[in-house]
Amino acid sequence: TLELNLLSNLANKHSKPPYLRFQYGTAGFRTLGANLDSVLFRVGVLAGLRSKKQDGKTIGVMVTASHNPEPDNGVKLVDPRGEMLEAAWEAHATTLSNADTTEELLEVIANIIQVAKIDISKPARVVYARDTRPSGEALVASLEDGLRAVGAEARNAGVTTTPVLHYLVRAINTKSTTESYGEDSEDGYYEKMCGAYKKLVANRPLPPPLIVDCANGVGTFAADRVKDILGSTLPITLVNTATTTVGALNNASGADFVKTSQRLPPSLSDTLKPGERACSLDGDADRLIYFYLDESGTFKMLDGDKIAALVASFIVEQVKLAGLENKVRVGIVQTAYANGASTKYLSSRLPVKCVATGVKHLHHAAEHYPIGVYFEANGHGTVLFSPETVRTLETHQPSTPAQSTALNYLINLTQLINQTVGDALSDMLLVEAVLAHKSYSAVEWDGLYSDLPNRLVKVVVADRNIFQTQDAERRLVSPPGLQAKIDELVRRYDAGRSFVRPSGTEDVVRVYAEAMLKPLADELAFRVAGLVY
Ligand code: NG1
Ligand code: ZN
Repeated sequence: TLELNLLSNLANKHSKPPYLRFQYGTAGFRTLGANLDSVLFRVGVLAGLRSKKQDGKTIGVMVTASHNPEPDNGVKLVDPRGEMLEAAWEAHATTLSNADTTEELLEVIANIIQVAKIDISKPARVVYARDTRPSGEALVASLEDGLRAVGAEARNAGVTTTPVLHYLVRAINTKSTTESYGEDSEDGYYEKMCGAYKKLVANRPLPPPLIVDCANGVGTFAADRVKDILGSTLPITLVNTATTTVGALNNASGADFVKTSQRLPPSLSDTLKPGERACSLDGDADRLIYFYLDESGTFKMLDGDKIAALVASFIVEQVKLAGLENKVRVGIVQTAYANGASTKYLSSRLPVKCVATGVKHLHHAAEHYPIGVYFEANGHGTVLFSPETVRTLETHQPSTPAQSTALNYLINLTQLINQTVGDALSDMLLVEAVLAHKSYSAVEWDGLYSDLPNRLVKVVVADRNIFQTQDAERRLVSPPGLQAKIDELVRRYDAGRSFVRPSGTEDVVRVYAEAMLKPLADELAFRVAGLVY
């Protein structure tokens, strides 16, 4: 039962600033860290309720604003299998965060308990973590008050990456079951992933060193652990590791910087040699972008789409070699931001589905395939093996040594890949394992297909809610008439494609455009932006 006195006393310590409105969006709550105290307290309460609703299973809470600027912060909840919070509860989160007074808050809580049919006498268990943001420590203290207010048993996972937190949630909830996901500790996470990597690359020649841009964030610690564990199996050089320098996080570094500005982190401009491969993590290490300089020193990016292409073709190959092509199908999930050239390349080989932006949409669509590969162009993605596929891999009797080898590769991949969420470190090892197998350099990998030049711009509008989309966000249905004007413009560009959608994480409308030549992609993007404005 709830101790209402304790709850309201603690709530009074974390009152909501008047005039602020919060929204649990695709990335949870996200705004200036300084404005989030009341939100964190309430998220603690909600996480406790969510756990009770799930019969005391452990719920995760991650405090991070990912690739956003350092003064921002955010928070999101993780459901028992390590996946994103169920959509119906996003609305509860939003309502809870906007209650203006403690009295109102208590009413909202009572209402959620009733509507969601929560048995309040059940236990509540929550595990939480934060990234390296300076505002994180105080926000975690507010979260802890919220957990205390509902009597939740709390486990602090400290300062760690988003994917580690997701891993922990799944590992805790499957502990001592037949579905055990691994030991429920950070050590367990690294051992599982790195152990599988070692098996995958056994007997392969040592790769040339890999440069890892850690965005000056929490990924630094994770990459450092991987470097230590793998030693000479994968020589790694870490850059942008200034985790305690104020203002450094995501600044001129990291996966979002590289993807958005389509250039090298300036800190690498003197050191990266042509042909050397490097990659960037984002501020909470759930996104990954590779890049290199070609012979003429031109920057080349290997984004989420290229990772999907590399990984999916390897998996398809191994499924065939294992003699499982009739039993285990591989499918791809993308969003409208996938480069048109990647969609063309992939759809000539595999089923490809396009879904709305947001990891939960990609993840759910990927669950419908026996093996589902999903990546956002921005480098967030993973591979899901259905429970049935896992059983098939475990029980299949290979009839030749070659089949047996391929089968083992696939089994090791299920261990290497973080199947709860996109994971920069796990994805990095996945890419490295495939490159090692194919004896590919970055250049050869890049040669799978050539990206169409593209441009993404943001437009600040009075009300982004008037922009409504259909067809996996590829077409506008409102404001009326705007889509026809966009179509009319796009027709004039060779290989032209453009779409407009409201951001789920920022108060802007995004415009994406592709065309045969970069200046034309830029021009198309700005002309469409002109229509939106
Ligand atoms: P919005 O702001 O809705 O475009 C951005 C990314 C998404 C996803 C979310 C969550 C782009 C164009 N959009 O969403 O892919 O990563 O943030 O972090 O990259
Ligand atoms: Zn992130």
